[in-house]
Amino acid sequence: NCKNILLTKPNSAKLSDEVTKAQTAQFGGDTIFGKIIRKEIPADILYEDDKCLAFHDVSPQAPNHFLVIPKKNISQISKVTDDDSELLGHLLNTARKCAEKENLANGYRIVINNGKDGAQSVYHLHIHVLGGRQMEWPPG
Ligand code: TR5
Repeated sequence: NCKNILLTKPNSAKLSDEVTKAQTAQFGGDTIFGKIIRKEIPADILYEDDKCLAFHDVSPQAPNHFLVIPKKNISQISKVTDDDSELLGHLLNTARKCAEKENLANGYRIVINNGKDGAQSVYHLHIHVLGGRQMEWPPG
């Protein structure tokens, strides 16, 4: 309930160094994805506009595996707010359009890993799009 959410919401003092860095650093955040947004390191970019970037995952878990990320510095899906609704819709629409462009007409899977239990390793929000093979269920 709302009361519980308020009571358990972490304050900035409790956040790990990594997350704090990602939230306070320059545009794009101080993560590997921030560096990709700022073109400080290369990536195989599929699509870019003023709000988001899509690029292939460096360690693909399917024949086609790409990521869609916001340029806004958001560390993870559990940290978005209602104000981010339009941006979240834009990220999903971008994932859909990129999947079409990548000829994933047979289907694909969209994944957002969140936090430790969700196996998130990069603390800049990203949507995984995986396709080109039969996916299995349940995920590991
Ligand atoms: O585990 P989560 O959901 O956080 O996903 C992070 C994803 O980022 C993984 O699938 C990684 O393979 C991917 N990743 C990590 C790096 C990287 C990348 N994708 C593209 N380019 C990358 N560079 C240049 N460096 C990485 N460390």
